[in-house]
Amino acid sequence: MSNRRSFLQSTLAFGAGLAAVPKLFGAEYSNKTSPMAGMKPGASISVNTPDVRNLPFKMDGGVKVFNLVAEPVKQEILPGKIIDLWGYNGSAPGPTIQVNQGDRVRIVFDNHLPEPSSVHWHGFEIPEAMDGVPGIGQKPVAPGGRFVYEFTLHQEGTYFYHSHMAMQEMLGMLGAFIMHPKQAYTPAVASDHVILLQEYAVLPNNTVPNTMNMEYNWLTFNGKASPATTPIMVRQGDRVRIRLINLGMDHHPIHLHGFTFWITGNEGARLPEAQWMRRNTVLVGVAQAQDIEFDAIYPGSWMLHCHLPHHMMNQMSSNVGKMTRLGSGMNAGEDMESGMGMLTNSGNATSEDRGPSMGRGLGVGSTAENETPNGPLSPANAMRGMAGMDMNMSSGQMTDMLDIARDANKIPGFPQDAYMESPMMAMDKMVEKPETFGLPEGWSGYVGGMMTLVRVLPPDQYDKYLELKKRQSPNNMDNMSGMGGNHGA
Ligand SMILES: [Cu+2]
Repeated sequence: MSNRRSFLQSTLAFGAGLAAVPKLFGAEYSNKTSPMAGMKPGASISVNTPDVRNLPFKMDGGVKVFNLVAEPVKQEILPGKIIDLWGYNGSAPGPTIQVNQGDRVRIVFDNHLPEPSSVHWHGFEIPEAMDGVPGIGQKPVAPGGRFVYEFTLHQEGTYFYHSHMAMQEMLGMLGAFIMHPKQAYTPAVASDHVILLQEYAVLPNNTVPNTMNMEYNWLTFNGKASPATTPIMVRQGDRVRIRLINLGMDHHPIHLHGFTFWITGNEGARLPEAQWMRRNTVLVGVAQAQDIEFDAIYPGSWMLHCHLPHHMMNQMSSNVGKMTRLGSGMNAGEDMESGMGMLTNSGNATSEDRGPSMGRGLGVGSTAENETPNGPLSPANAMRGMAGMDMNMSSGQMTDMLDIARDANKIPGFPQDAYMESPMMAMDKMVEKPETFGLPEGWSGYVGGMMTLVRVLPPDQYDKYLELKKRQSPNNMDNMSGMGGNHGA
């Protein structure tokens, strides 16, 4: 186990690059910006969106005024893996907006993108002129332009906002919009969380996702790929709500370990109790939301993840098998044609006779299938291919890595998961934060993609977590999204 002093040091050092410090129980919003300001005690609690901040607001008379800025952002989806996305107010997904049922809301939208955009309020029952469809309900908002949305919200539940330009959506332009009900839902929950599901296809050594692609190698919860996702921390015995929101090209079957939950709502609203469903996996379809609730009676660090196997991995894609190996992926800075040529090993993949199937396989031609051997599973090779990664070599993880059968290479099908070289992928230190305290050493090597943990801690352990949390400097607490963007909040 790493010692606590190094833990604290790395927490402080990492704080600036750390995404959201979740606003859990008792964490304070300022009165000015609290979504819950002015609400009676016993009302709904505010939601926590791990790794994503809340959008603050100011009151103007009886109107809650938000400023939402569409802009290019640098999103660190994994330590050191920074990709160029388009989002809102410095992050993709954008900040979470929380309001109360019945609120009058004004959203001043500034477009800092190099092309027209608008904001669609998904599922809102508001006038067409406010619906955010460019060319139909409103004029597209030009680069540098502003549009003011204003409406009264009579609905309650889990909603979201997004660009109504399809490819902008696929570059990350999505955010949660939670409408708290006038009367809190029963039974009351002690904590309420939001997870936004997104997916990106990013060529090796590139930073801009290919939005035409159908094969995603980076799958994120709240803009983070596991193990960088911040676990949801729960005191044992508490009732928990998790709201899942999906906007991408795939439906995601989200599975929770250890519990049978109730599906209590969807993107339409809260469901009447008679319609709740007992499940341990909920399919979150594209453009849908699903709310789940459970009583967290069993202690443990429980996986919550998409169960599509390819969505449980990072940097996972066909035809680019070498990208974690030997450094023989695409060279940095090359154009798309050269890059794809590299991947096919024999010239320009976009030339006439090798024409790639655009939109699949990261653009690599289906007519030019090319063997991509994974190479021998030797620690030395793996290390060379992963220069710069903190692999915790001192901790005995190297020995774990040699745990393959002597004749492994003779077995048809090998390697499968060994190919991911789990222990080599471990980055415990790089993702260390109060929410990861006490996890077994090397844990981070066995997770990826759309995964997080719901950590149900017995009260004494939970208090310990709160203590660690308190020791983070207030400065770090504020610097939540830490993505290098300008949040202006
Ligand atoms: Cu999935």
